[in-house]
Amino acid sequence: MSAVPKPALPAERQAFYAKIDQANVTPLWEVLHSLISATPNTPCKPYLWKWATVHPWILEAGKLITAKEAERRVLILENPGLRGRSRVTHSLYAGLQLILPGEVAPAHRHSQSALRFIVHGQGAYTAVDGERVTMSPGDFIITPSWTWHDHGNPSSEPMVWLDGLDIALVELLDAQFFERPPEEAQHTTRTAGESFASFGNTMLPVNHEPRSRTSPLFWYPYERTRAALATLAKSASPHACYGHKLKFVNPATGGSAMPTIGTFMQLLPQGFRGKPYRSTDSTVYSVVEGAGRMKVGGETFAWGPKDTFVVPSWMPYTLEADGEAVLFSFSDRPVQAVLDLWREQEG
Ligand code: GTQ
Repeated sequence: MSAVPKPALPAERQAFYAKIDQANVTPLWEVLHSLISATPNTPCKPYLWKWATVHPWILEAGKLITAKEAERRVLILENPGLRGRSRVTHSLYAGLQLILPGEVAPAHRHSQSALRFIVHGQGAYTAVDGERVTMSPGDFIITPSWTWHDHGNPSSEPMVWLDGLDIALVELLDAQFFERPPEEAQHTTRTAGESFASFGNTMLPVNHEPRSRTSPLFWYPYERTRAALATLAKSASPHACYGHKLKFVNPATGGSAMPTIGTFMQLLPQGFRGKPYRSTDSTVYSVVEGAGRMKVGGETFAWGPKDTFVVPSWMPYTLEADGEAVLFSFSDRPVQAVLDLWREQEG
């Protein structure tokens, strides 16, 4: 979009455009270079949501509506370049979900895949197809496409997690379905920890046949992730741009844990000053530990624990940490990669 006003169209062209417009036909040459731009032309803007700002609003929402009435009591994190469209990036949705002690968010299922990244509190559960998992801060949990899921909080403290869903992507493809079960809460049909025992120990059931592209391991506890990063930080040297960064994978395939959303955890060593980096997947970060800065386009975003920030496609940015820091992140990278679209650039 340029600020320079367009010269008036010669009358003959204008008349031609008006004529073909009646039949929903329009000339490519008027739009070619905004359609096919030299580099990504994303409406997504960089932004940071401070926990200190949103946490009181999340608790306030808890006084205004119950989880049952709301179905999901969530404050959506809307990208400032995409207001009113329920998107944190052009392709993904993010929101902070609250569940108070004693509450249940009723079961439903949808085509959209969801991730939960636990931000605050401990002891609530999410149930996926009848198997409950109790959530702790830093845990990454998957609700695969079209699986029944409900959430409940038998603990004595409010719990907040970051939801990441592929809503805009599924909407673009017009492939969305949603259903409620006849009964309110799904029955617990499997033993807690069953999928972790089957898939969480670098082993698989000997006769396992993947039924979907989503990881059959739907709980990636922070304890394990953190221990892996701590060991790497002692032994390996950090990448100049992103420190020690691991991706969550589907243990049955080696591919990304979710087919539509890439999920990552990285450790930035104490005093880390990352070199500039960019990639075509606009990325949402949730800060687990530590404090630092994300610098992009002449702006500095100072982050601390439980903050969420977003970096748009192809904008070079740097990450800096004061003490040691740990960041969770998610993006549409696996979709871009499988379509041969994903690009990155260091420096
Ligand atoms: O927990 O199932 O933030 O269906 C948005 C839609 C959470 C959920 C969201 C959902 C959910």
